[in-house]
Amino acid sequence: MEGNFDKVAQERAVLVGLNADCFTAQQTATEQTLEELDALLETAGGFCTAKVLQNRHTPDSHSFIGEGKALEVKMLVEATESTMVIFDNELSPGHIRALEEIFGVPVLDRSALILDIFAQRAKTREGRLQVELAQYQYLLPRLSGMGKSLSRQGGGIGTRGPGETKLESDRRHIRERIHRLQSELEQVRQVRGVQRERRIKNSVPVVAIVGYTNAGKSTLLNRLTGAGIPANNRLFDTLDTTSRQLRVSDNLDVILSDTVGFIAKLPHHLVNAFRATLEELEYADLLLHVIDSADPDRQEHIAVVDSLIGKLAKPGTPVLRCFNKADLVSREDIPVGEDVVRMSAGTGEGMEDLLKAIENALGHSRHHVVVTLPYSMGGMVETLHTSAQVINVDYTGDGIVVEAVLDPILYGKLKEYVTKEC
Ligand SMILES: Nc1nc2c(ncn2[C@@H]2O[C@H](COP(=O)(O)OP(=O)(O)OP(=O)(O)O)[C@@H](O)[C@H]2O)c(=O)[nH]1
Ligand SMILES: [Mg+2]
Repeated sequence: MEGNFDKVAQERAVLVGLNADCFTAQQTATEQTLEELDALLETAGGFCTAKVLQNRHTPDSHSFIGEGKALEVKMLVEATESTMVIFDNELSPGHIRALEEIFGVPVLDRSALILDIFAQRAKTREGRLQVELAQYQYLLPRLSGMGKSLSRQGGGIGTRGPGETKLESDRRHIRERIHRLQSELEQVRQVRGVQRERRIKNSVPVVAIVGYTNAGKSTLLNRLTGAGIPANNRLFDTLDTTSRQLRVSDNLDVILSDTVGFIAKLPHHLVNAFRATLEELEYADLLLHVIDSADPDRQEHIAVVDSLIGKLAKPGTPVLRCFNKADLVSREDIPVGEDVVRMSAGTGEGMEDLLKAIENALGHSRHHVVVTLPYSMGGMVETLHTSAQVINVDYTGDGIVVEAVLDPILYGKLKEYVTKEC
């Protein structure tokens, strides 16, 4: 399954989208989503030979885009010597079969292409398990109607992952495999859970970087922490979470995490499979929503990310909107507001403002105080050292005077001993 890049690089695909009145925004195709499909194809290593956008009231029950249009696409495939057709819409197994018969080449849909990219790019064991799980979940309902694309062997877009022999075995076998993958993932999650608990115990706030794919999330993590992770101008460059410690100010350290990018029409199996990676969001104290200011579809993409944040983050988590790539747009193209930061991770502009905004946002829930504890509470000093950020400890005639930054829980416990709010 490895080493398919050469073959992928040779794939020549016609991209087809159907814009139907009865579709929701999630299902429909537009010029913009076809452009994005083209970028996804490029990430997968393929080459787009032609794009076709069809407007219809409803999809055709047999050929999806209508017989006439389907024949047109067939001619395009032949004229451009294309090796596959990729649809921007999600297709039923029946449609895939019918279309493959008409075109004479394999047909993939957007979800399958995204899964393929994930299969190519997932590096860690966890990432690989998640992708494999998503692939099986995608395949299971499609087993009966599988066409050429799934029975081909030898690699290429859409063929990485479960191979033919596995696919031909019965559903029960695949269900068992899904169960096995789920329990393996559960184990990986437990390890992550332990790491997270340790962080919470250390009382280091977690700041998660989220945003549309290619917005500049990894560039930001690199800029702030020197993490040195790859940041390339292609979709889904990052698939694994990387976390680094960041000193925001003299009395605030945070854990900063890069996450997988979001995209419109993300197959829901992938969201589910990536829940462990995206669990970072659930435990984050603050989200940095990185936005590509120069993106022509900025508003739509902000909405996609907002909606996923709504599903994945705990309610009420503060969000800073980071309008990145400010070097590419003029000042008036970026809104002004309390939770808005204008910045460029590429040039470094606006990083000071961002750090201040992070401190402010977290400061609301953290308390820099001096507490004076009676000597009978000596054990608490130990707790503070492990669970808070201790700045100074003084053993005085009045008691143990500790200057520290407390999280809301410790602050609540020690409120009566606070002698100074700093
Ligand atoms: N001009 C400019 N380019 C930037 C800036 N920040 C990031 N980029 C470029 O945008 C592209 C994407 O950056 P990444 O950091 O990989 O984006 P990402 O959000 O991590 O992308 P995925 O991991 O693919 O979701 C790269 O080519 C970066 O060099 C910026 O402030 N200005
Ligand atoms: Mg990235």
